[in-house]
Amino acid sequence: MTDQLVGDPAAGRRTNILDHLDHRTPGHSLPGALYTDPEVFETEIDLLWRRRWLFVGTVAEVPEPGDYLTFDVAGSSVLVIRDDDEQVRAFHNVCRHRGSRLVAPGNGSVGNLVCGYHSWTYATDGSLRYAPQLSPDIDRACLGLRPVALREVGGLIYCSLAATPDGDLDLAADQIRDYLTPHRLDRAKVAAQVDLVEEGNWKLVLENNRECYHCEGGHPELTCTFFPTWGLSEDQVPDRLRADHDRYLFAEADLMRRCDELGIPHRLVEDLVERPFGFRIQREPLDGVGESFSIDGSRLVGRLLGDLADPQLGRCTFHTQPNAWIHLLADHVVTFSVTPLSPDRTLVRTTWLVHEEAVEGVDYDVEALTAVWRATNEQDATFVRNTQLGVADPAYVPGPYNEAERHVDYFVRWYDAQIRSEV
Ligand code: 3BY
Ligand code: FES
Ligand code: FE
Repeated sequence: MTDQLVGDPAAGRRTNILDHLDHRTPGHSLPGALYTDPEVFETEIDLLWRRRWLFVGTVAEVPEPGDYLTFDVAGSSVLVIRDDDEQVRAFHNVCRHRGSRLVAPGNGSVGNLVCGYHSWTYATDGSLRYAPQLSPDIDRACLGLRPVALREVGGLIYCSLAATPDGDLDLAADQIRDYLTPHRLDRAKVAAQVDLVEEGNWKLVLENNRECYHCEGGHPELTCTFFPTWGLSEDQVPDRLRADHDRYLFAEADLMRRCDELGIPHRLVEDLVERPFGFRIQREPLDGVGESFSIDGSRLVGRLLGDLADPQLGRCTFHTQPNAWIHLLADHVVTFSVTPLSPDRTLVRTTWLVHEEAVEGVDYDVEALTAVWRATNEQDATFVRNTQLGVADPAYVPGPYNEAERHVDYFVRWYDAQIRSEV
């Protein structure tokens, strides 16, 4: 396989991963070195994280001109800002004078972007507006902030650090947009955001997310509403979960009927393996009252998103390779972005979005809104930490996936294909 890559400048770097991938047993977890080796990690940064479309946030996080967020990944800091003409743009967070970071990590709002070092000043569209004592011979038009590729799909913002990003997100966008727009992220606001650093490799974080094999025992709060048979086909449902699954089928039929009446798409669209922007989107029912991620399934926000009138829309779940999962409900949206920090540390950023006119303390309570996923994230962080410790142990031998883990297998196959990809 490596012979085909001769002449490809990335070939030498990717062999350290291909040596492991070429010798692994299909349908089994990855060799330990792929979760621990610093060289493997650096190769992934080059071949995946600097080349693919990454979920960075939502338009609700930059609602007004001058509002910005930062997204730090792969040694780059991306500054996403809404310009004075309301367009959301992305730039490298690097001053064009001598390279200082322009803004500190986090969110904020500016009139102009002023570098703290020598006061070079950029408009929100990235153009250089002012540079004290800069020689008139120097062309200011060439000294605007360097842009980063950005796409907005139904209010979700994706960026790519690639010089020539792949076109796959543009192809996927038409399949995705109609699922997202009923939730009107352009009319939503951030109710809460939590950064959690998990002590494990980024692939363990994604793999953990891509199965619910661990949900039944591992997520007591989540499984009040998230059916633990997620990802199983009919014949794989174990007897002890049969009653749960029968409720799922009943709720699913009801949800499909209501979605069809409202003209809201719900059918599964899934292409998680072959394409650079691997994704899966589907609207599925929630257990209990069927409205939200609460203990009894009742809504957590009085004011529904956008113009939605029906609170029982289950969850529209959108998984994307390599770094996001998102749940869109009638009353709120919760987004998760993943960024690798080191071979054994990964940032998971969770953001809860509600209608922009929902009033905290009246329409929702932040503690209650965030309780289930804060607990679930902590539980998942423990699974990831324990797995990182185990796969780093010389005794670790990759073990077999079962059918409930087929999305983990899809993720690993996507990873294999993208490492081999020459674009
Ligand atoms: O949040 C999610 O979408 C995934 C799916 C199954 C397990 N995990 C909760
Ligand atoms: Fe930004 Fe000098 S490095 S103004
Ligand atoms: Fe989990």
